[in-house]
Amino acid sequence: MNVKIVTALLILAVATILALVSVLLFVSKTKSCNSGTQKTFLKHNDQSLIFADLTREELDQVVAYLKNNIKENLVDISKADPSSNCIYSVELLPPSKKDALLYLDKGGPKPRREAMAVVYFGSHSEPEIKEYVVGPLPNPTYKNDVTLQRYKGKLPYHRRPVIGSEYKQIRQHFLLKEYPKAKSFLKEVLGYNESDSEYFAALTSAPRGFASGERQTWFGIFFNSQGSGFFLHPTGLELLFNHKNLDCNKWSVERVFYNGEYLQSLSELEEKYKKGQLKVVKMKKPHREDDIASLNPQKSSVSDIPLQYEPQGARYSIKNNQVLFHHWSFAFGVNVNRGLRLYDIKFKGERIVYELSIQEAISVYGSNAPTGMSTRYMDGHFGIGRSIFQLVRGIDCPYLATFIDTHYLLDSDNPVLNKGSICIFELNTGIPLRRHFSSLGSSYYGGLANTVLIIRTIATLGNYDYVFDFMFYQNGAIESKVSATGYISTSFFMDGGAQHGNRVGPYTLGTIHTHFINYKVDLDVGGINNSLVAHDMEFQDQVVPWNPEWKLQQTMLTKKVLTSENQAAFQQHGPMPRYMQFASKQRNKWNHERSFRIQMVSFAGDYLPEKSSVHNAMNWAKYKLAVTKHKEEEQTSSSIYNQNDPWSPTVQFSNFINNENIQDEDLVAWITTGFLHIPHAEDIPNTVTAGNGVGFYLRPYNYFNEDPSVFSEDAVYFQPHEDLSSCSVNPLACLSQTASCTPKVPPFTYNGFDNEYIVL
Ligand SMILES: [Cu+2]
Repeated sequence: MNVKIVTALLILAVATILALVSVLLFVSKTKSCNSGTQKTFLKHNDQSLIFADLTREELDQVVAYLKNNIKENLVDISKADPSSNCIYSVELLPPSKKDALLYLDKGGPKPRREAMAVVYFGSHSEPEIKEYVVGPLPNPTYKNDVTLQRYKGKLPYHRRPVIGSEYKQIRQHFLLKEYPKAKSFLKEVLGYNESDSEYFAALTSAPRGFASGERQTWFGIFFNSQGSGFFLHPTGLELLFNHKNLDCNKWSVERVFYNGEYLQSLSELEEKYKKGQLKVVKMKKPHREDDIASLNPQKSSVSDIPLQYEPQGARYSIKNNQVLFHHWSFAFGVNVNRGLRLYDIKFKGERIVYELSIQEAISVYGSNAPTGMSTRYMDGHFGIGRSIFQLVRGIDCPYLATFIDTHYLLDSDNPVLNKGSICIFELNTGIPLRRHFSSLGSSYYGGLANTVLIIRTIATLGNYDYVFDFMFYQNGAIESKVSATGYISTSFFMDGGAQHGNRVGPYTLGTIHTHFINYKVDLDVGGINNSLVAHDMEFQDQVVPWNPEWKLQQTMLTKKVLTSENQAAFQQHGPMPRYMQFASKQRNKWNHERSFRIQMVSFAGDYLPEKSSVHNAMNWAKYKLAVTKHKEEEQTSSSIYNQNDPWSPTVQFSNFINNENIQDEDLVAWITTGFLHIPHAEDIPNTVTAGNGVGFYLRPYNYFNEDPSVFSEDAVYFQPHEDLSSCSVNPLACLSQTASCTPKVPPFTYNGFDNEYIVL
C-alpha cells in the first residue's frame, strides 16, 4: 500500500478518535439542571384549600346529590329542551370572608365546604332558575334554595344563559327549515352545498332583543372555512331568530338581512333574488390558498427561539392550590363564569389582598349590519372560566412553566377537564428592577434583575382570546394585566361600512368595538380596615424667600381622605388623583400610614350613554375605579343573567355605591381597564398582544421602611477593587458554574383538542 495513503488513513483515524473523545468529554461535563429542589423562603400549609376549586369527585357528588334529591326529572343538560329541568352549573361557594379569616388568622374552625349549583326548571308552570347551596362536601346532606335570599325574588327563566343544546337546536332549525327556503340564492350566490352541514357557521350576537323576556338573536352567517377562523368570512346574510318559546317547534326567523337590505323571511329573499331584484355579491367559500384567516405559516423550521430555564431548579413552589415565591404566598382558583381568582395574597406573611379576581369582560360593537350593531357581549355569561383551554408549552407560556389542570361543571352533567389550563412560571424580564452605576462621590454598581412570578390563564371566548396575568414582583408590587389576541369580529363590507371600522379583506369589515374588563380587588393592608387616601400635586405661587421681588410656582403635595362611596367612584372621563392608596392605621418607621397604591394602565374611554337601555347591566364600566365597603351580598359586579336580560339587570353594580362611609372600613376596589379597538389590516389574521394589554398595579406606598427588594438574594453590588470574577463577591460570576447544566426539556404534548367546545 502507498505510504501516503497509509499516512492519510492514520491521520483520519487519529482525528476521528480525537473528535469522539472531545464529544464524550463535553457530554460528560454537561449535567442536567437540578429541578428537584425548590428554593423558597416560606413553608406550605393546607389553609389555602378552603379556596380550592371543587375536585372532579366533589362535582360528581353534588350532581348525584341533586339528582337524588330534586325529584323533578332532571335530564342530562346535553339532551335538555327549553322545557326541561337540568343542572346548569356547579362550582365552589367560597366561604364568607368572616369565616375564612377566623380560620386563617384566629385558629377558628375550618369553614364548611359548600357548592353553589344553578338549576333550570323549564317544566314549572312559571319556568324559573334556582340557585342551591349544597353541602357539606364531600358528603352533602343539604341543598338550600338561596334564590329568594340572593335576588329578593324569583329568577325569571328568560334570563338563563343559552346552553349548547339550544344552540344545536337553532343550528338544526337553520339547516332543515330555513336554508331550504332560499335554495337557489344560497347555491348560486354563496355556493352552498346542502350535503355539507358545516358549510356555514352562525355567530351569535347578544343581547337578544330590546325588552325583558325577549329572546331574539341576530346570527351572522359566515363561511365555515376548515382549519381557520370563520369570523373573517361574513357572507352578508344575517338572521334574526326568535327562540323565546319553550317549544322549539315554534321558533322562527323574524327578519332577514342581506347586503344592506332587511327582508321578512328567507322565502322573500329567494323570491326577490329569482326576480333579479336583489343586489347580490357572488362569493365562493374561501380555500386554503385565499383564506385571509389562515394561521398556517406555510413553512416552519426547527425551533431556535430563546429558552429560559432555572439552573438550580424552580424558585417557586406549588402545593395544591397554594403558590410560594420569594416572600409571596397566595391561593388560586378558577370561577367557571368569571375566570382566574386569587385569595389570601401575603408578602412576608402579612396579608395584602384577600381577593383578586376577574369579574367580567364586555365588548360594545358598532356596524352597519344588525348583528354587529346590536352586539354588547358580556363574557361572564359565556363563561370566562370554562373557556380556559389547554395552554401550549413554549408559546402560550414559557416551555418550562408549570402547567396545572382545572375541572369545571357547566353545560355538562359530567366534570370537564381543561388540562394544563393554568401556567405558573418565573420570568426574567430582562430589565433591571433597579440599578445604579455610580461615578459620582465613589464608584460602585448595585442592581437587581427583575424576575417576576406569573400565574396565567388564556380564555378563548368565541373569536377572542384574553391572556389574563397576575404578576408578583420582588419589591412587593402586584401587577394585573389582560392582553387581547385572537380573531376580530367582522361584518360584511357594504357601503357606509368605513364609518364603523376598516375594511380588512375583500368582503370583510373589521368592526369597531370597545373592551372593558372589571376586577375585584379586596385589599386588606395592615389589617382588614382601611381608608382611601388620595395624593396628587398642584402648583402654588410662592414668593421667593431669599428674593421677595420674585415669585416661583411651588410644587405642592395635596392630600385627601375620601370618606364615602360616592366620593370614591371615579367615572371613566372624570378626574382622579394620580396616587390612590388603601391606607392602614399602622405607621411605617417614618410615621407614614402603611399603604398600597392602585395605579392603572388603561385606555378605556366611553362606555355607553346612560340613555342606552342596557346601560345599567354593565355600569361597572362607567367607573375606572370605585371603592365600596365590603359586603357579603356584594360579591360580584356582574351576573351571568345580565346578558339575556340587560333591561332589568340581576346585578346592577351602581347599587353598590350608596354613599356609605368608607373610612376605616373593610374596603373593596372595583377596577375597570379597557381599550378601544378599531380593527385594521394588521389585525388579520389575528390581533396581536403587543400594544393591546391593559391592567393595573398594586404597589407598596410607605408600606415598608424601604424597598424590600434590597434584601433580595439576587441583588448584586460591587466596587472597583473587588474581584468580580469571584463567585463569593459577585453572584453573576457563579453562573458559569451554576448555569452550565442542560435544562430538562420535557417532550411536547398537547391535548387541547380533547376538550369539548361548541361549534355552532
Ligand atoms: Cu378587539
